Amino acid sequence: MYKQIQLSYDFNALEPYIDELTMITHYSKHHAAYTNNLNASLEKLPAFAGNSIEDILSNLQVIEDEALRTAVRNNGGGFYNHNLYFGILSPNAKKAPSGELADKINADFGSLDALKDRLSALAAGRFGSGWAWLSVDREGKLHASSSPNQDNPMMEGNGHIPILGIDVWEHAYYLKYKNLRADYIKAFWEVLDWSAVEKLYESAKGGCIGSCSL
Ligand code: MN3
Repeated sequence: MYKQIQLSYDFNALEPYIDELTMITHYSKHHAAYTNNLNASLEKLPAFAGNSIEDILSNLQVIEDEALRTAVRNNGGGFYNHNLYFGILSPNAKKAPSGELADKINADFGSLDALKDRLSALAAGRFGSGWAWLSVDREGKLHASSSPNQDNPMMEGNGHIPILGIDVWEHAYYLKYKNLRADYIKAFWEVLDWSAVEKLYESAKGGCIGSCSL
């Protein structure tokens, strides 16, 4: 049974950047539904019992039944992506990375501002629902990308592990920002906790996914 991450802050704690009703709906309805639906799908896949979600999402092709594979892709992605998203937000966010992650960002993107511009453009430019990502590959190099629906870089099977995700489904911002996705993306950076991203970078940089990182 997969469980939603426990929030370390109140639903209203990210105000005014992300509003309370959006947080309640996003976490208690959308994320809960992805999680419940994932668990229901996995009941039909006893061979996957005990596998980490990272292992499952990196090896979706082994699910032969197409409808079940799609259900696990969509709901497993929704489960994993939102655990990441809610886990990197904080009302007491560290505003910039330091140490090794800061050095890598400067090496791979030029500067933190250049990375934020790149991810903001990917998030704003994603047509329809999806995500923008910062990922780490097996060599420790950082990559910026975007994906549709609840897909994420792990599903591409090339060993990229996401450490930062910007949810640009309308449910993530529409109650407050309506059609102004760019304003939500700007607000996202105000509550992104770089200390959480640093921790994810540390565990991901070895290139191990799921059980091999434990
Ligand atoms: Mn969402």
